[in-house]
Amino acid sequence: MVLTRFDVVTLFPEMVTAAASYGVTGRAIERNIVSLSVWNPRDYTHDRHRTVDDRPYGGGPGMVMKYQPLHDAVIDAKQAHSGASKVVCLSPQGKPLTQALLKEACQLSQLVLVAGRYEGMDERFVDLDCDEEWSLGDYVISGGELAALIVIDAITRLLPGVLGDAESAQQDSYMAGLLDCPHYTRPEQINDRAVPDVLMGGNHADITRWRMKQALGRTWQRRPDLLKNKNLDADQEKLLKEFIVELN
Ligand code: 9D3
Repeated sequence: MVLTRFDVVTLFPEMVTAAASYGVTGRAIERNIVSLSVWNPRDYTHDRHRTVDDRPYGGGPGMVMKYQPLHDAVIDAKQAHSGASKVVCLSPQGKPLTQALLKEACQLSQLVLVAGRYEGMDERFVDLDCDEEWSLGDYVISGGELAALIVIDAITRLLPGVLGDAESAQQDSYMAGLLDCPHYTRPEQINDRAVPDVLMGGNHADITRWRMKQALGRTWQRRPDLLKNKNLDADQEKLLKEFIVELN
């Protein structure tokens, strides 16, 4: 199975469709590789004021998203599709998003993403209606829409036929799990900074080794946590040692 549709439950549907219409996601939608539908909880209210939020039991600041409009929107989103589906709500309390989590989601055929606003959603919606809860990480944003868009973007890039052959090959390359090497383009000289000689030389074996050394060195310097969960081969160990020696 491969993911074919995203459904986003959101109070700001135009925000999601507008942002997704650009670039890689926009092209994938145009080419019918994936579809994106939006569902507004406000359309599932029944009162004169179309109320989607209410005051928190126990008191305190802010408002909480009511259960019923969220529930009814999710029911409609799921009914619009048949096939393996998951409902994921985006919240600061969720599991931190990783590439591994996104790769797993590609196995589904439908992903329903629920974006919250205000202080959050009634916890019974999270418990009864959602299969998972995902977070972008330990910082505060104003609502789940940008998080849903990040999930859509990151998953769409993984789907067959979305990226070109060269870009697709890179995803599973031997440099996966490392930070990228530095890149340069014209001009050759900027103030006192020249492009590294090896890149000007045209020896492709040397260039490949230099790029690997830079990727390893930068990962060691900036994200040592990434190296802990990765076993380097003998050649990579040698390149990293060289990088560290050359710092002195
Ligand atoms: C400052 C408000 N906080 C009070 C303790 C709670 C809070 C409620 C709602 C914080 C953020 C939000 C809205 N955030 C999201 O919907 C959200 C989010 C995030 O804020 N950080 C990381 N990932 C995500 S995914 C959805």
